[in-house]
Amino acid sequence: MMIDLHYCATPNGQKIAIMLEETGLAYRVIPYDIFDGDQLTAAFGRINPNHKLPAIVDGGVAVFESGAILQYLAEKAGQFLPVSGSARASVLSWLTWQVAGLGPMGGQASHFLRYAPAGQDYAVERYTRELARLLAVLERRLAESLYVGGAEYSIADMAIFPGRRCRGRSESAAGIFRRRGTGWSGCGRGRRWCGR
Ligand SMILES: N[C@@H](CCC(=O)N[C@@H](CS)C(=O)NCC(=O)O)C(=O)O
Repeated sequence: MMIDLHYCATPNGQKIAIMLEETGLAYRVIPYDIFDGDQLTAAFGRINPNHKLPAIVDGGVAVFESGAILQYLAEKAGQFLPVSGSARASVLSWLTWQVAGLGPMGGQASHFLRYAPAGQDYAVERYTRELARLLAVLERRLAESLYVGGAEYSIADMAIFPGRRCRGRSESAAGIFRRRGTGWSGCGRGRRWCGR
């Protein structure tokens, strides 16, 4: 049975595309233009009541939230998520750290730097500071562990990678740090991990 991937090409969508490619599960892409409001239809609301992408439908099962989708697919494929114990707990901890922390904070930092009207210094400072703190956490983790979730490549890496991959782009953390004048030299381990 083919999995339907309701998709737009943002980092959240890319997490799921990576996982589907890595596992080899059969899927088809249903593309959405979020700037056209494709995600706001009643039909999509029955798949994801939160009206955000990505989502999947696997037979009769609808799954939304990128972290939940990654876990569902890992359990279905029996790959990229240890089945029990501390290894599983570690992967799920770092997966949740991305979806609840790094992803949203990075998104807010990017939003206030790039799109908000001028004069939002408090918000810019709050979110860039938190993003910098989270990236320092990632650096420390990569100093002690080959992959973010542990010794093996996992859904935690897949969740973190798309947002960290293109650090030369304008919305990148590198750009944020340049503008703040604080430099980007502290993220070497993250860059090397991306290359892995
Ligand atoms: N926490 C959600 C975030 C999903 C999300 O923010 N999706 C964005 C695209 S990356 C979206 O659908 N935006 C359209 C909108 O806000 O209307 C997840 O991890 O899946």
